[in-house]
Amino acid sequence: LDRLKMPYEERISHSSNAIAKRLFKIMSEKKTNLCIAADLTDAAEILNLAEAVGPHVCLFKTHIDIVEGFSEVFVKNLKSIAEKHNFVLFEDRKFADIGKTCQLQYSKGVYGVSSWAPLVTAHSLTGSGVLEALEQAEGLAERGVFVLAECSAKGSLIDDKYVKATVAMGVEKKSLVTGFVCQSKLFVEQPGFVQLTPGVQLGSSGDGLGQQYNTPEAVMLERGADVAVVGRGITKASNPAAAAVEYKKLLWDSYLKRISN
Ligand code: BMP
Repeated sequence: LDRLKMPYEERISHSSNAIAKRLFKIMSEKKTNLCIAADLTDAAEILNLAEAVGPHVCLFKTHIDIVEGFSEVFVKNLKSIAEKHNFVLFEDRKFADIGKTCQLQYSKGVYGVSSWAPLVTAHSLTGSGVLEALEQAEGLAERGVFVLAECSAKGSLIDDKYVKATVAMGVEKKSLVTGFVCQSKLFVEQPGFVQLTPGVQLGSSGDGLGQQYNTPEAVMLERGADVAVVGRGITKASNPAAAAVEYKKLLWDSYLKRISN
């Protein structure tokens, strides 16, 4: 069982997580494996971006704590755009505390993430109690977590032992875990999990603050990505919708090439 050779729709039956199943279905239907990193700080601009790139993405990734002008109306609007264009809202919160604290950060406070984001990210650093806590928290009935196994940043302190233990931890919790955030082929024999790979941009190798970029082809064909995350490559383009179409096409063509070989 090599996930890299399997079409996304065939992988639905291998997954135990509701959001991974939904994601594989959306990817097959919309023919896109592009996740936008919507790292804008203005609430209205985020909604405009969601409308513009919505038809071309499977996931819309936010950092809700950078948004100025957050409100319940903003969340309501974002949810309705997600429904209209059939993409999944994904809050990249990177939970990293003890389980109980993560549970409160997930479901309470200003952002109430668990009530609107079916997908979030978590670190494995503090152990599997975090996953247990996120699973038991109040919020949406169907939810998923991407566990961060590798980081795109230069000089990341994550080593091989941490990577292996992270994947083992996630695989143990397959009802909740949608997949892993990573930079290489870590779990090719586990077609039910999704590899999410950030650090993708054309015509740039880094941002001067540690971020390192690869091309869409390289992440899909060499690094084992299932979904690629593109932020500034799209948000800083003069025409974000056109840039999204360009990334979508390159990523999808690379996927077709991968499964046909
Ligand atoms: P950009 O394409 O503009 O560099 O944005 C990358 C996005 O992916 C950011 O939102 C960042 O938080 C996220 N990310 C990353 O860059 N590397 C990782 O290893 C994990 C991430 O979540």
